[in-house]
Amino acid sequence: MTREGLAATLALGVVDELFYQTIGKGPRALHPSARDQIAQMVAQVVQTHVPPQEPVASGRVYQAVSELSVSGLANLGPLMSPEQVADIRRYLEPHPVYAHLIANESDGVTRTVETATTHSPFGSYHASTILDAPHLLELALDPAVQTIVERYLGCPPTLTSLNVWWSFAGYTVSRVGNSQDFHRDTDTYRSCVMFLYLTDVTPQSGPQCYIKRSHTMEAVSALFAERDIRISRSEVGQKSVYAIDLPTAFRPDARPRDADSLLEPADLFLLAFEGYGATELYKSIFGDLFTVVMGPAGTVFVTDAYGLHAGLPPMTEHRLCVWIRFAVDASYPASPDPALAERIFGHRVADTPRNRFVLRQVLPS
Ligand SMILES: O=C(O)CCC(=O)C(=O)O
Ligand SMILES: [Fe+2]
Repeated sequence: MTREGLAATLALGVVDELFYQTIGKGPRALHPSARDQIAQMVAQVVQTHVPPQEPVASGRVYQAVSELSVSGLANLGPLMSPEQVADIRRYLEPHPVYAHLIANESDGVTRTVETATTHSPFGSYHASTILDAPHLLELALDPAVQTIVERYLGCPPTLTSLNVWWSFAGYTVSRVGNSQDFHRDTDTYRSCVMFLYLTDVTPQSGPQCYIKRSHTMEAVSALFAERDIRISRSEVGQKSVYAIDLPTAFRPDARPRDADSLLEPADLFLLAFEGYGATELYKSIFGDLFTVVMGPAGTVFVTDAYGLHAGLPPMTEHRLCVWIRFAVDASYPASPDPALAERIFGHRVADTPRNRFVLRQVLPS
């Protein structure tokens, strides 16, 4: 087995498997500090076996890593040119969509974008359509992007998921419990997500809203100290849509305490329902740290999606967006498609052990 193969095997689901078998829930079940410790262990294994990226040492890269670490969000601005955006839009034009945020989780029916708008708040493209789209894999493997992601994760990343999806205007009734409601993405040990807007995004066209400093225990603890946050746990039950009483507002592994005791930083990671349904609570704690990301088509930003975030429902225009998710760990890959891998490696992207490692989950060969 090659060194990269060994690292891939170790990082590919072995840690997850252990947790599924023992706790039954993988990374989702972890306390934030345990999650962080495991992420560091996995990153060390990967780092010793997979060739590092020749770092791009620019001020912009350092600034992005620092913003990501401190606040959980780095806006890289319009990284993609209007011509590149137009290429992607033109390529996507004839392709149908699936009436769901994630094509694999839809009813499997392909529809035109126009028809999909009447079936779901979202329409997404098929994985193979996305992999063949121009400029996206190139953006994911751009040396500056790889430097930012590698610095943040602590090791060469695994690209775990690529998506291109529409958020349709006209679904303005708040949809508690989906990606338009504030939540944490808890499916990895440590990850960061790169988003690219393919339409102009204004306050009316569904910007993503990210709550800065909600992404790590360290950040939340510092905020609690700085702002002297004092909220009694009984208030959490009242400010959470799903909770019918105090005990149901928290995960079973949150430390049980009486209603009068104060909310602690760790509690904000141990709310029931992945944190969905508690926007009022977040407002009272984070206030001005709610950050709406807008910009012209071509705008790129990176977040740690373990921090609280939501895509606000578009009011007047549909939004087309890309996500490229990077993590220290991986789940099981899609089935290999040698023809697709053949088209991409050595043609669109350099055929290097590192690129094969980074893409092994979406482009297994
Ligand atoms: O639509 C958005 O901007 C956010 C979607 C989301 O929750 C995610 O990609 O993790
Ligand atoms: Fe999310």
